[in-house]
Amino acid sequence: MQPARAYVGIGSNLDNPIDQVQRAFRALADILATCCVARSPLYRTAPVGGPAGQPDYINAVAALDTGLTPKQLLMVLQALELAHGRNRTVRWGARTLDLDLLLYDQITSDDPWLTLPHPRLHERAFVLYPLYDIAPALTIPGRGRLSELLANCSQRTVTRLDSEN
Ligand code: A4P
Ligand code: MG
Repeated sequence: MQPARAYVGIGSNLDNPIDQVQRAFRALADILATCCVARSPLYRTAPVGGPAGQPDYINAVAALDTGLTPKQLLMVLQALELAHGRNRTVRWGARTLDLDLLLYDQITSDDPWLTLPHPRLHERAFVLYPLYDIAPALTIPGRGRLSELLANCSQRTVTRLDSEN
């Protein structure tokens, strides 16, 4: 069977976020029946939502080829968040590691436990910029071409860290 192409958003703003993101890339490459086929550059990004005064985030995106189903993959991502010290207390609060399943092929789902594409990806500069770096020709189901979403994205609060990836 052909593997599916999935994109995972990585975010951290606690406990050495650059290191957290680099470790997350390595952990994603080790997932069963999965290979990491692309890693975006890292971005320093201003926090969106959540409590005031949070530190800036480091964000990135990984492209995976996987034989896991979307639900299996999300379960593995949630286990990795926990293994990296994620503590879910405040929605959109500071976190050591957040792994979001952004896209899984062109599959759509409105299940609240696994919504595909990720419900907020189309409006977030901290996702659109790194995603565009590794998949510029992508179309987001129900939202249109990634290049157009990026052009319409009003947030300019992301800085690429070229030297650190
Ligand atoms: N869930 C549904 N669909 C998905 C999906 N496609 N991928 C469910 C991952 N999870 C999905 O997630 C809450 C619930 O969403 C889970 O039960 C899962 O089954 P969570 O990771 O426990 O909590 P969260 O991350 O605090 O909430 P949420 O709503 O996922 O937040 P987001 O959208 O992940 O945003 N600002 C900057 N600059 N950079 C960031 O990375 N991240 C957030 C979190 C806010 N502000 C940010 C950043
Ligand atoms: Mg999340």
